[in-house]
Amino acid sequence: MLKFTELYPENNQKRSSFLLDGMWKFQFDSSSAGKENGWENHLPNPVSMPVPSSFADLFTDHRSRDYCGDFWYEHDFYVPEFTENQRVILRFGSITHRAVVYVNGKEAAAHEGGFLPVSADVTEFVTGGKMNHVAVLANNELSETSLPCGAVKVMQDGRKLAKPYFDFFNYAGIQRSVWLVIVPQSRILDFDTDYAVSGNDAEVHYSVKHEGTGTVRVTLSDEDGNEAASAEGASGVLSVRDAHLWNVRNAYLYTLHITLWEDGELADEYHARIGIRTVAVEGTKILVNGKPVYLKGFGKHEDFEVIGRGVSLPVIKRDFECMKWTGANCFRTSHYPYAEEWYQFADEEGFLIIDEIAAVGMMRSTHNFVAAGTGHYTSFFEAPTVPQLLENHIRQVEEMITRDKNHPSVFAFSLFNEPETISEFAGNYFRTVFEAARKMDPQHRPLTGAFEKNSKPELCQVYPVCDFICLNRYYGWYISGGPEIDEAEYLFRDEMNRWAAKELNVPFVFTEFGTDTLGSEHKLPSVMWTQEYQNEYYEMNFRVFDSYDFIQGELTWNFADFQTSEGIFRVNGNKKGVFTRTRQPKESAFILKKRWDN
Ligand code: BDP
Repeated sequence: MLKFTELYPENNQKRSSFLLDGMWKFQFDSSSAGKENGWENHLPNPVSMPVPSSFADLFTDHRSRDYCGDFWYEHDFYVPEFTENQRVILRFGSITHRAVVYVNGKEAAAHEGGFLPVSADVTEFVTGGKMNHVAVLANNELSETSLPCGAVKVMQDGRKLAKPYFDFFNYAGIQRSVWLVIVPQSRILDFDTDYAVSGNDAEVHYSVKHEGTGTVRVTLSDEDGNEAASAEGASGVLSVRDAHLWNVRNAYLYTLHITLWEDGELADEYHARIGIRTVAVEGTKILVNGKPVYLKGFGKHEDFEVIGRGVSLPVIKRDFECMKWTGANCFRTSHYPYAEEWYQFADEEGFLIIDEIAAVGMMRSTHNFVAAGTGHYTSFFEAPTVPQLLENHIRQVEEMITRDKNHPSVFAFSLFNEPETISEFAGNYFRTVFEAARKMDPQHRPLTGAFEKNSKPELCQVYPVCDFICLNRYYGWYISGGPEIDEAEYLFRDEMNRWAAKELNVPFVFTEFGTDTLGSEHKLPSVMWTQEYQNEYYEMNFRVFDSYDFIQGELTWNFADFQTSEGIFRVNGNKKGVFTRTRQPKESAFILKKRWDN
């Protein structure tokens, strides 16, 4: 298991990074016999498989698309000559949901959790100046100790099917880029930053973790490449006069150049783009650089035709252009940490991110969205497997915070989505997660989580641990939809009045609200599923939001239509997108744009 996340790859005087994306070999292993049969050395009957991609939607048969169990990848890659003072690292952006990595037949890494990097120091396993072989044994089964949570159903013929307790397709594979990185033995392992702003000036507090006995020097350059500050030592303060602050939708990025020196020689260097900004929650306000910000935007998914959850820079670019066009300033990485390129774009575009861990499905229900509001209770946090889940949860939160802590766009971490929250068991569970997380973030960003409707103000045991409260609410869809929309508004206001009566003095943000809407359907007067109904629903929700001062944000569900498991509640996926799955606007996009542009 890894102790830190290998830094995002770069090329410089001391580091060489080679992208290993491309066509790899792939084979299903439904009887989990690959290891016994030496598949780590050679796959007997593979097909070609693009990396990065989810495998599911590339196939034309059901069994392959819905495959659940073990599967393998292999690839031959060239390792350039390296010296004894260098280390060779393999870095996968993620492997979903768990993996063992073998290099030239030897186990190099094992990792649980499908949305965070897997890195392996393979120096001892590879030969420089030659082709080498990597094999990955991956597995996409779900359980009540995995994040996200779910189960596996074994059919009469022995075939396994994933049963997610969540509402997105269980895409799997090597869904993010793979890098070979050659770094110096004495190297920069990690760094942290934190900021203080006073008047026109700022202080960048930094700390650098490194291997070896060297001396650290850091310089900060502005966007024109001019030096703004410098300092020496593994930790210290950079004083920046007339600092350009990173602001919401008005980003400014400095480059932090970290160098490590041994005996007067450069041992290692690393460049990071950072933004000077402060974030805080004060009373009912969310503050960026001391000024209140109202969050406008979306809950999203990494999801697209054909590639599934595979990272695609063009899709990321298109999504940012669409979000900018609506006037949005924020999104939540529902329901898992996204590929790192999302955060890099957000840093540049001045978007705020609520960075969410894959703690979703903690309700033992495949129809969480229907169970919500019915009072349905599954004793999820009373199971004997909870300690193992808790350990996994905390470790993944640590990996997420370690990976994402230096992105100015990340202003809050969400540590769950829609768990059961009304028992003492749930209360204890989340108190433990939050206490652990509070020690992990050098910037002490706000921590939160998204609550569904059963988490009522009178019953929820978990909201007190949150710095601001995120609500997923579907009044007018799952609750009192269609002809009952006036009733829905009444019930919605009733719940908000009950929250108001608690006088919690914290911000509330809506992290989900929306209606399934088919781009093809129109009707006057509206009925559910039509574009007209989506518009009326949004207008009703906005009336409610605008009635309460403590509501400080609205992230609709969802940015775009996305794939889910099959079932009678989903018409080839979830259709709550404001954009279609191919990223064209539904009519509601214009309603949001009108509201958010103002
Ligand atoms: C909520 C979930 C989200 C679902 C959404 C919906 O947080 O993942 O996709 O409802 O029902 O329960 O559309």
